[in-house]
Amino acid sequence: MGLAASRAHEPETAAASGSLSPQQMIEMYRLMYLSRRIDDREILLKRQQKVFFQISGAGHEALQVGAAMALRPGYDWFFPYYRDRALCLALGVTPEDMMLQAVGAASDPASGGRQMPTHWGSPSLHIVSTSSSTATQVLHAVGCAEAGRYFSNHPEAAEKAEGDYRAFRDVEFHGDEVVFTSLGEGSTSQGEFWEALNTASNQKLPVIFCVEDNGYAISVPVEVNTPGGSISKLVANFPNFFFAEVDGTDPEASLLAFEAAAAHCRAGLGPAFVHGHVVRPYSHALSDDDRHYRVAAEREADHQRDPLILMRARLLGEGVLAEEQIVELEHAQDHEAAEAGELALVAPLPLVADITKHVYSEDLDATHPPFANEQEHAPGEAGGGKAGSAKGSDPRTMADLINACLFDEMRRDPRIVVFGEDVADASREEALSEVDGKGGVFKITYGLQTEFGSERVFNSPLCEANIVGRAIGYATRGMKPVVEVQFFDYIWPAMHQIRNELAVMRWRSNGTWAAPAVIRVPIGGYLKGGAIYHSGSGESIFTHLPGLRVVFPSNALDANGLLRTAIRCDDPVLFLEHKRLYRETYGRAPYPGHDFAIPFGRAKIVRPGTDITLITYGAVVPRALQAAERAHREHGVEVEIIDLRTLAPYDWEAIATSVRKTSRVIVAHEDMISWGYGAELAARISDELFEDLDAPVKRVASMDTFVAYQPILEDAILPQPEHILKAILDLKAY
Ligand SMILES: Cc1ncc(C[n+]2csc(CCOP(=O)(O)OP(=O)(O)O)c2C)c(N)n1
Ligand SMILES: [Mg+2]
Repeated sequence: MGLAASRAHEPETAAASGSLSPQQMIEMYRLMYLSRRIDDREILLKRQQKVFFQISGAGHEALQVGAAMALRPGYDWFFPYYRDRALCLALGVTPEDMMLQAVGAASDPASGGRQMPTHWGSPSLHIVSTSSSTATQVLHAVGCAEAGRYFSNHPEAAEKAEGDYRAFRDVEFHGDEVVFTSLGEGSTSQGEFWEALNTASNQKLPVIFCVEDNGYAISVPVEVNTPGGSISKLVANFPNFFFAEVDGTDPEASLLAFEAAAAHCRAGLGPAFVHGHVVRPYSHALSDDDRHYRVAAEREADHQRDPLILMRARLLGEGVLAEEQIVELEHAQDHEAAEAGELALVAPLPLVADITKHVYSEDLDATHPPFANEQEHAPGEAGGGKAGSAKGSDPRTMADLINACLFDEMRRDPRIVVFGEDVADASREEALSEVDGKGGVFKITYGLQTEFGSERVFNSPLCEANIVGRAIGYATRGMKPVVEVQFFDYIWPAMHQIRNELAVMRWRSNGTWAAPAVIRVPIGGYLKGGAIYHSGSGESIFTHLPGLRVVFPSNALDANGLLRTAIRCDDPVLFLEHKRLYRETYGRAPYPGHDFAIPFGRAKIVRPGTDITLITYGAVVPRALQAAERAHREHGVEVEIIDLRTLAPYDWEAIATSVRKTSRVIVAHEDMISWGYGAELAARISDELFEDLDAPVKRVASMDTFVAYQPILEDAILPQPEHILKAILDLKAY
């Protein structure tokens, strides 16, 4: 156990006394030394092929121990990176915990054998699950700080509620908590680093950014990543920050810097930036050998600054410990590191049968959620947001009923926040006395800020990774961010956050962390003039991500009921809203009441038939209906149309039941044909329903190109009713 237990809530301050007590110096050295020996033990075991990867924290120990001693595990929040062994040790992660991860044991508390060593995670210490991606974590730290501030201002929002995700999301917060996040100097080149500084600065958030500058990003020296070589100089103009640049091989200087940083944050003055200069005596990782790219003199200079050697000399020089006492202390740590390794080597391994556990929530099954019952809606009820002035029985558009659902859910659940580009009515609130507000480029969030205030509904910077990364931070704290990416064609800057963080958070942490955020995204063409950058599709890229629910409604009622499930469930959801359907006459419906919810994974038969099964979704549903009506009228062919409504999960039972009846199948979608969503369905139908088929599975989809601007081209590129009709007739004739 590190020193966490003895100082869980009140760190001793060095700043108060001006220098370290002998006990603090000894404890710092003990932690630094133990951290190094755990690295050495892992390296030994890696050479024996008993562990499978090794990343050391060597050379960074002093800076990290200084940080940990200034902060409060289980009170403050931590988003560290893979080199933070000494930090985590000092916060209370045990050597055995570390070794359990190194061997990939079932009882590895951070990931159950799913992640590499030093990929941290501990709910009780508030260390949020970390990935290998450089710099994604800094945006999570920002969202986490925002959530902490929100709960402090609205403690009632922290109360547990039965019947939705809140039943499984405990909330803890303290008004003066600090969020710590760290990264290497090379990783400061990532846009996400700058995006995080932007929001932390703008909102005066209590985030400590720690840059551990060892001068290299694998083999790339600092000046390649950082113009001029000093990250401190580059960030110096961000408002509201406390800045410190320290010798990170000196634990006392480090502690003092972090104490001042924490005091600035706790006082509500804004974020802090601590730039620590450290060394990297063990190369980047065990797979790297820095003799290939660093000259001997430079490596030797690093060695001279090894924080362990310096601290040992200081203990001796200042008479804190005698040589024998140091040796005794070191032996005890050698023994602890070795014993941790021995214990881990005999720990049970994870079960192959458990591989898919925690891909999705084990607590709340979005395919059978307790709150979702499609039958129990109350049409005719008035209400549902800005457009709620309409009579309850009037048919409402999909745009209206999505807006209505957002109003209903925000009234019901104070943990919901909405942010994105242009989603607020007006960032300058005072303008709202004169203007009626924007509320999104499609007006789907119209009126939300006016009713719920700017703390719950606000504009983000023009930056999609910032939106999704912060949403992840919010969600890990138990909030429910319902964010908007303005157009599907601009989701790509957020792809890294979606693929490597949002979707995988629960699985990689073996169910100990989750980020059940909702991302609403307008998608699709058939609008004329949208072209490549406003009319694209690409849903199969997201259905390829385990852990993410992908929803794609085709009408107003489904959009309302599915969005409610998306918000109340405990998984991350990509909620795709077809722009052409927003205000279409097709698919309008009366407001179904404030509790109407549709489970995921239940398709709808929108037209029964006996001759051909047509599986589709989104804006192709009304086009398929047109084609099916013509097939019926002109050719006497009866097509059964299945609207999938959710793409991950999808309703295999509905597909199989229909195909067994008709023996002929078409899969139709707006996205490109090759590698598209239909390819997977066609493969599975051929595999599992081969005996039932009388003809090959047909696909109708867009051409393998992007959507063009000129309407003649767009019409030719996207699937039209006549393409679907042709496929129906071809298949019937087969
Ligand atoms: C987004 C991303 N790109 C590339 C990598 C591969 N990679 C891992 S560590 C690293 C260098 C990081 O350097 P720095 O930020 O200086 O941290 P250090 O390893 O020196 O502590 C790279 C390129 C990664 N993990 N994530
Ligand atoms: Mg580096």
